[in-house]
Amino acid sequence: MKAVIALGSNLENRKLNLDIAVTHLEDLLQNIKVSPYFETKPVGGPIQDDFINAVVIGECLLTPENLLTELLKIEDQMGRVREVKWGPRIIDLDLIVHGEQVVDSLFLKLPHPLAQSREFVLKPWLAIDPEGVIPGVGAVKTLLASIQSAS
Ligand code: PH2
Ligand code: MG
Ligand code: MG
Repeated sequence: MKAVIALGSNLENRKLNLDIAVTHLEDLLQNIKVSPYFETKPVGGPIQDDFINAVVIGECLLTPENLLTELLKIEDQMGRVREVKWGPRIIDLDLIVHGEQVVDSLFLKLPHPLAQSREFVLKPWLAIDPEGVIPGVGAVKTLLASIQSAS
Protein backbone atom coordinates (compact mmCIF):
# COMPACT_ATOMS: atom_id res chain seq x y z
CA MET A 1 0.00 0.00 0.00
CA LYS A 2 1.12 3.53 -0.68
CA ALA A 3 1.68 5.32 2.63
CA VAL A 4 1.99 9.08 2.94
CA ILE A 5 3.63 10.41 6.10
CA ALA A 6 3.96 14.06 7.12
CA LEU A 7 7.01 15.08 9.15
CA GLY A 8 7.43 18.19 11.25
CA SER A 9 9.91 19.58 13.75
CA ASN A 10 10.30 22.91 15.49
CA LEU A 11 12.73 22.14 18.31
CA GLU A 12 16.54 21.90 18.44
CA ASN A 13 18.20 20.93 15.16
CA ARG A 14 15.08 20.70 13.00
CA LYS A 15 16.77 19.59 9.80
CA LEU A 16 18.79 16.91 11.59
CA ASN A 17 15.60 15.71 13.31
CA LEU A 18 13.91 15.24 9.93
CA ASP A 19 17.02 13.54 8.52
CA ILE A 20 17.04 11.08 11.43
CA ALA A 21 13.32 10.39 11.07
CA VAL A 22 13.78 9.71 7.35
CA THR A 23 16.45 7.09 8.11
CA HIS A 24 13.98 5.37 10.46
CA LEU A 25 11.24 5.51 7.81
CA GLU A 26 13.60 3.81 5.34
CA ASP A 27 13.32 0.72 7.57
CA LEU A 28 9.51 0.73 7.37
CA LEU A 29 8.85 1.64 3.74
CA GLN A 30 10.12 0.57 0.33
CA ASN A 31 10.87 2.82 -2.65
CA ILE A 32 10.70 5.92 -0.55
CA LYS A 33 10.47 9.43 -1.90
CA VAL A 34 11.40 12.33 0.36
CA SER A 35 10.08 15.82 -0.37
CA PRO A 36 12.14 18.96 -0.06
CA TYR A 37 12.12 20.47 3.43
CA PHE A 38 9.92 23.57 3.82
CA GLU A 39 10.20 26.17 6.55
CA THR A 40 6.66 26.99 7.72
CA LYS A 41 4.94 29.28 10.22
CA PRO A 42 3.22 27.45 13.09
CA VAL A 43 -0.49 26.83 12.58
CA GLY A 44 -2.54 26.71 15.80
CA GLY A 45 -1.19 25.90 19.23
CA PRO A 46 0.79 28.26 21.48
CA ILE A 47 3.26 30.89 20.29
CA GLN A 48 6.18 28.78 19.09
CA ASP A 49 9.10 28.67 16.69
CA ASP A 50 8.77 28.01 12.97
CA PHE A 51 8.64 24.41 11.76
CA ILE A 52 10.42 22.47 9.10
CA ASN A 53 7.93 20.19 7.34
CA ALA A 54 8.32 17.46 4.76
CA VAL A 55 6.45 14.47 3.37
CA VAL A 56 7.69 10.93 2.78
CA ILE A 57 5.88 8.49 0.50
CA GLY A 58 6.63 4.79 0.23
CA GLU A 59 5.23 1.33 -0.17
CA CYS A 60 4.27 -0.22 3.14
CA LEU A 61 3.50 -3.84 3.97
CA LEU A 62 2.32 -3.09 7.52
CA THR A 63 -1.31 -2.51 8.40
CA PRO A 64 -2.13 1.16 9.04
CA GLU A 65 -2.43 0.49 12.79
CA ASN A 66 0.96 -1.23 12.90
CA LEU A 67 2.55 1.53 10.86
CA LEU A 68 1.14 4.18 13.20
CA THR A 69 2.47 2.22 16.18
CA GLU A 70 5.93 2.22 14.58
CA LEU A 71 5.69 5.99 13.92
CA LEU A 72 4.84 6.62 17.58
CA LYS A 73 7.82 4.46 18.60
CA ILE A 74 10.16 6.55 16.44
CA GLU A 75 8.76 9.75 18.00
CA ASP A 76 9.38 8.32 21.48
CA GLN A 77 12.87 7.07 20.60
CA MET A 78 13.76 10.50 19.30
CA GLY A 79 12.82 12.01 22.63
CA ARG A 80 9.42 13.48 21.88
CA VAL A 81 7.70 14.75 25.00
CA ARG A 82 3.93 15.19 24.82
CA GLU A 83 2.83 18.27 26.72
CA VAL A 84 0.80 20.98 25.02
CA LYS A 85 -1.59 20.02 22.22
CA TRP A 86 -0.10 21.30 18.94
CA GLY A 87 2.87 22.56 20.95
CA PRO A 88 6.58 22.50 20.08
CA ARG A 89 8.01 19.11 19.17
CA ILE A 90 11.32 17.44 18.26
CA ILE A 91 9.50 15.30 15.73
CA ASP A 92 5.93 14.69 14.62
CA LEU A 93 5.15 11.82 12.26
CA ASP A 94 1.56 11.82 11.03
CA LEU A 95 0.09 9.06 8.91
CA ILE A 96 -1.89 10.92 6.25
CA VAL A 97 -2.99 8.23 3.82
CA HIS A 98 -2.60 4.44 3.61
CA GLY A 99 -3.77 3.16 0.24
CA GLU A 100 -7.49 3.71 -0.07
CA GLN A 101 -8.18 2.85 3.55
CA VAL A 102 -10.77 4.75 5.53
CA VAL A 103 -10.44 4.30 9.29
CA ASP A 104 -12.24 6.15 12.07
CA SER A 105 -11.13 4.79 15.42
CA LEU A 106 -9.90 6.52 18.56
CA PHE A 107 -6.36 5.40 17.72
CA LEU A 108 -6.30 6.24 14.03
CA LYS A 109 -8.21 8.33 11.53
CA LEU A 110 -7.59 7.85 7.82
CA PRO A 111 -7.29 9.84 5.69
CA HIS A 112 -5.88 12.29 8.26
CA PRO A 113 -8.85 14.63 8.81
CA LEU A 114 -6.81 17.84 8.79
CA ALA A 115 -4.48 17.07 5.88
CA GLN A 116 -6.78 18.61 3.30
CA SER A 117 -6.57 22.02 4.97
CA ARG A 118 -2.86 22.06 5.84
CA GLU A 119 -0.56 23.76 3.40
CA PHE A 120 2.42 22.38 5.34
CA VAL A 121 1.30 18.86 4.35
CA LEU A 122 -0.05 19.43 0.83
CA LYS A 123 2.82 21.53 -0.50
CA PRO A 124 5.63 19.05 0.19
CA TRP A 125 3.35 16.19 -0.88
CA LEU A 126 2.61 17.81 -4.25
CA ALA A 127 6.34 18.38 -4.79
CA ILE A 128 7.00 14.61 -4.98
CA ASP A 129 3.59 13.36 -6.16
CA PRO A 130 1.91 15.70 -8.65
CA GLU A 131 -0.94 13.20 -9.15
CA GLY A 132 -1.49 12.66 -5.41
CA VAL A 133 -5.03 12.15 -4.14
CA ILE A 134 -6.59 12.08 -0.67
CA PRO A 135 -9.05 9.20 -1.09
CA GLY A 136 -12.64 10.43 -0.87
CA VAL A 137 -11.49 14.04 -0.61
CA GLY A 138 -9.71 15.19 -3.74
CA ALA A 139 -6.51 15.84 -5.62
CA VAL A 140 -3.64 17.32 -3.63
CA LYS A 141 -3.07 19.87 -6.37
CA THR A 142 -6.67 21.13 -6.28
CA LEU A 143 -6.85 21.16 -2.48
CA LEU A 144 -3.61 23.13 -2.23
CA ALA A 145 -4.75 25.65 -4.82
CA SER A 146 -8.02 26.22 -2.96
CA ILE A 147 -6.26 26.84 0.36
CA GLN A 148 -3.76 29.17 -1.25
CA SER A 149 -6.45 31.19 -3.02
CA ALA A 150 -8.34 31.57 0.28
CA SER A 151 -5.33 32.95 2.18
N1 PH2 B 1 1.81 20.70 13.39
C1 PH2 B 1 0.81 20.89 14.23
C2 PH2 B 1 0.26 22.20 14.52
N2 PH2 B 1 0.80 23.24 13.75
N3 PH2 B 1 2.25 24.07 12.11
C3 PH2 B 1 3.22 23.85 11.19
N4 PH2 B 1 3.67 24.86 10.45
N5 PH2 B 1 3.75 22.62 10.98
C4 PH2 B 1 3.33 21.54 11.69
O1 PH2 B 1 3.83 20.41 11.49
C5 PH2 B 1 2.30 21.74 12.67
C6 PH2 B 1 1.79 23.03 12.85
C7 PH2 B 1 0.21 19.75 14.94
O2 PH2 B 1 0.72 18.55 14.60
MG1 MG C 1 0.70 16.66 13.48
MG1 MG D 1 1.15 13.76 15.31
